[in-house]
Amino acid sequence: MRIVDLRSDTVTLPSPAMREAIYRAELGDDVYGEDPTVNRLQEMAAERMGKEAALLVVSGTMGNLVSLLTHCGRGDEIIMGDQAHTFLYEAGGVSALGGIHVHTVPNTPDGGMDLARVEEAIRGPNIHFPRTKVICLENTHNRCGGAAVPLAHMAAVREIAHRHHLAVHLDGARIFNAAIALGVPASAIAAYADSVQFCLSKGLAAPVGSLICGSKAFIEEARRTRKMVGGGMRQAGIIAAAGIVALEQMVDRLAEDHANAKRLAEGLANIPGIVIDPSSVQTNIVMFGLANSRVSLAEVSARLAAEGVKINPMTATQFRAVTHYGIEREDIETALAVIQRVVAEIA
Ligand code: TLP
Repeated sequence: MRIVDLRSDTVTLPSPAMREAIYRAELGDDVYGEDPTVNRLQEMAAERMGKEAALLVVSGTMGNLVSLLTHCGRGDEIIMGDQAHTFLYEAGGVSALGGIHVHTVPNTPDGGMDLARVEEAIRGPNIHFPRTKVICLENTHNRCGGAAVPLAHMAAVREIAHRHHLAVHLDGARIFNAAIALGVPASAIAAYADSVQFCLSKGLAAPVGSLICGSKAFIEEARRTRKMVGGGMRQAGIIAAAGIVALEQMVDRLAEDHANAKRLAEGLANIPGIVIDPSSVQTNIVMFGLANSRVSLAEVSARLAAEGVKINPMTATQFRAVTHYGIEREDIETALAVIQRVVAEIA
């Protein structure tokens, strides 16, 4: 049975060109800065993001952690949306490892935050308060259904941040999906952030890796923080080689994932018992619910998996299906047929 795995774009396997590049990669010790393949990837990443420098880390979680540990000292505060990946899914690392205080502001459904609430959250000089240092953004926004956060919102957040002498950090795990949806280069999105991390191992299909991009001084300091958390890698060109292929060959094809997500959403809208607003789908993430609130999402998920379609619930009421490299148009049609059958059986 062919498995249609829509749990995440993190399940993507490396392309044949990546395996070849890994095999042939020229290597050195990256803690000495001597791995030519890592150096090349970092230069490419910095250029793509319009920043001075970049640093390879093992994961998106490490990208956000190292960035925020670099911006902040213990007891400092960061502001982020209450649906942010860093707040919900990174094991509280910034607090556990950095003593950083997280101040959340409700996310709006479009992945942004109410600007007045952001400004209100910034602390003034008072011995009772932690010191606010950073405002965090996420684009595309995972929990907000892969929403591409508009540039105008990012500009407004940056204006507030800089007026208060704060930095902006962008969790751009899926920044290239955002770039396609907004019709701009990724650097136009990263321009509103002082630091940005983006992932190679989601839709871009590399097996491992994320990059932190920022000023030369910031990246030099982040290199030290990365070492501190045990992320200094040696012959990391093995990883970087696939990352170079990801940036060269896998960015433009993300548009196919967006088209497949649209088709999935439109198909789901025609299935009785499914609740979805197909117009909300902007990138490769499709969120949908069940009309019958007594039916357990876990039960539906298990039944779908038994029929070869893997989709996980993301919230108490919503499934999340993610399209990616390796998912073809026929797989979407298969998934729709299976979902229709399972939902009819369980109703
Ligand atoms: N997200 C994963 C899960 O952790 C939920 C997924 O399947 O989507 N930022 C964003 C916006 C992310 O979506 C993720 C991964 C990360 C950071 C963390 O990246 P990794 O998994 O490489 O640590």
